[in-house]
Amino acid sequence: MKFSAAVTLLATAVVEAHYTFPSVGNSADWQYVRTTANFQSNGPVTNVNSEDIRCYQRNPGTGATGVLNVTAGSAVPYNAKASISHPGPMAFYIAQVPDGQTAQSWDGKGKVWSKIYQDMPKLGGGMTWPTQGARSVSVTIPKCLKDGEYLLRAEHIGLHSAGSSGGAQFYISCAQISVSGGTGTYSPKNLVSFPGAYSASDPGIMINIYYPVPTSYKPPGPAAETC
Ligand SMILES: *[C@@H]1O[C@H](CO)[C@@H](O)[C@H](O)[C@H]1NC(C)=O
Ligand SMILES: [Cu+2]
Repeated sequence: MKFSAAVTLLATAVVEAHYTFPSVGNSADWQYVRTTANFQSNGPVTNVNSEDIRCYQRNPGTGATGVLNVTAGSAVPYNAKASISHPGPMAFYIAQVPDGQTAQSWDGKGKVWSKIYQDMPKLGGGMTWPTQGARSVSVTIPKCLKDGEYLLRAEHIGLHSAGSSGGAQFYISCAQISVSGGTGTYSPKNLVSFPGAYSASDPGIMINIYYPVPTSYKPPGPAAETC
């Protein structure tokens, strides 16, 4: 009995090392966020060329049931479960749902994603990441967006074992949102596709963050766009 309890504890500890991004605001898990393939395992995507790098969906083609109403310019808390337990950068991308599709039906394929948020580490003596241990990251939905439906993609990259190709761990999900109150002037300069935006050898993806301690960091993908 004692032995099996110890094994269970160990298994739990391993699972808790990983995480998901299952909800926005105060909503239920997977109400507005598309259920990810790791909803039970919490495991990461490690192949940047796989379809999983887009929204990591458990059932591609099947959206979440809800669409969250968001006012342009407001902040949306995007929640991690249990917490962002690995060191690395956090980014958010957004893509407008095209005519003839809905936030529930659209697959998000093509060069349609723009980055709206990117954090950076503190450097000097070591790399310190602002989201390490966080249970929620707040993202401001640009005031200048056109009203309509969007997919909002959350991405945290665990860099603790990223020193060799395929070692970075991508924790991803996509929320379905409907934006109102936007001024409509948003015109992103850099639209990217997933897969397509990243290479396994990008310096922000294949990097040993411990030794030698990096003196700079270049996040993968385009720069975050502003209004
Ligand atoms: C979201 O907005 C739509 C359109 O404005 C409205 O019909 C709907 O009731 C809103 N949903 C919620 C949950 O507030
Ligand atoms: Cu992990």
